[in-house]
Amino acid sequence: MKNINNKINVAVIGLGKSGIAAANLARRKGYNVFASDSGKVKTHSAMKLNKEVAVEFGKHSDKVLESDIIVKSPGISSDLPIFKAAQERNIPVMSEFDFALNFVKPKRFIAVTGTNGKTTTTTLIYEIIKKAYKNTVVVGNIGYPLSSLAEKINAKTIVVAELSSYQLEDSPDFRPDISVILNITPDHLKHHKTMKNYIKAKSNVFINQKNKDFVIYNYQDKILRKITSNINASAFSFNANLKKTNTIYYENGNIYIRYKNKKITLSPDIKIPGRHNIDNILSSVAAAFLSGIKPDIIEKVISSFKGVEHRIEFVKNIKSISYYNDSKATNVDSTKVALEAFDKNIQLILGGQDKGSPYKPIYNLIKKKVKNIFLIGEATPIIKKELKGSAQMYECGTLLNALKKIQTVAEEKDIVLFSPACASFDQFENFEHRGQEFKKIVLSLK
Ligand code: UMA
Repeated sequence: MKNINNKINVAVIGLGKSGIAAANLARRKGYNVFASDSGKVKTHSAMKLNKEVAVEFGKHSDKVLESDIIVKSPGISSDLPIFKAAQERNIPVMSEFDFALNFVKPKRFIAVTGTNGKTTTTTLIYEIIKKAYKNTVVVGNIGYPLSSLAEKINAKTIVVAELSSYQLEDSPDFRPDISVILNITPDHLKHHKTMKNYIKAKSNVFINQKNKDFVIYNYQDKILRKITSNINASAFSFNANLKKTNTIYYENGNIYIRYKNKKITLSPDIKIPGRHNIDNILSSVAAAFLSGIKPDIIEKVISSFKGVEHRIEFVKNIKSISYYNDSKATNVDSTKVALEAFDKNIQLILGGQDKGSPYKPIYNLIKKKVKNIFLIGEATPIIKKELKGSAQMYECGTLLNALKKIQTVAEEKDIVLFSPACASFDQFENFEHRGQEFKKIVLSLK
């Protein structure tokens, strides 16, 4: 968090959810705000943008450089010439999240990151804590920019934030009370360029934490074990399954917490499928437990939790064929997790906008479990080349065509899994829009 008190002109780059929220917050706080978006012209009222915010569309002109600070939306590349020009003029560039942190002093900040499982874990932590403590809010990559809720947060609020590598890379001074880092596998490499940069961005979640803060991390993830081995925060591992303290693990349907001299056992009735969800549950239980929530409340919420929308979400059964929406799988690792959650007979829809990571890691799983692949979107030729020989492939172009084709080949007991392993932006506004479209088509099928 950079000190912005003596700054008066704020430029906001990007007018999506984050940019609009940041511009409105900046205006409410009395700054002169100029917002710049490279996309098509939109009206203030369509965007729910404060009318006193000056705007430009279709470019990022030198007007941006007339500001004292620049607030960058998370999805925008740091390589844009406008940021280089800002650097030459010593104009600080900060993330929307970092900007909003200037106005927020909560009782406790819990921040969740990782390549996969962030949304489920963030939702679960929020649900558990809210059950015991009403003044809890959920923010971040999950869809609610911190800027939009800044004034609702006070010294009695617990904030649970889902943070992407995009948000963290420009938030170098952030210090949560509890950080959760679930896993790190290649993702967003087009944006970050190298795995090293991606890991560095993710590390910002715990890098400023002190001894009284906690970092909850997956012991089975070699990268996480390495990067958390020499830090100031108190480490709390999950999946270590060791007879040591500050750890949580799962065995035979029970969850065991070892903390200081205590050993606590929880026996929730877990409803969400797959081994990956055990990781999400363990880290959520740890975050809630370290926040002082009683085990019986934690157990109750875990038992009633049915998962989040667009994440291996059951949609409908048609003629004994089950349709699942996993539009949130915007990378290969996420699709791998979905494939692991089912035994066999999968009809898999893949594709969208390629993100520069290899598809090979799902080759063997496809060979073992998938009957046919239905390709959609821009990534079609790349996937076709990399997964050649893994399963029969059909080039379908669109979701509608893919689902029509599936109806001609799927048999009873098959699983239709829409787990695209790609970003959505070639054909949809975002993965939520993509998931809604999938569900709409499936629900209209006879
Ligand atoms: N734009 C420019 N210049 C450019 C490129 C884009 O002005 O060079 C404009 C676009 O025209 C558009 C705006 O920037 O108007 C989009 O900004 P954005 O991509 O940062 O998107 P937001 O709507 O602000 O949404 C962001 C997150 N999106 C991304 O990080 C890509 C949302 O996460 C998040 O929910 C939201 O902030 C609130 O915090 C979505 C996501 O896909 C779910 N995240 C990635 C993921 O989970 O894999 C990281």
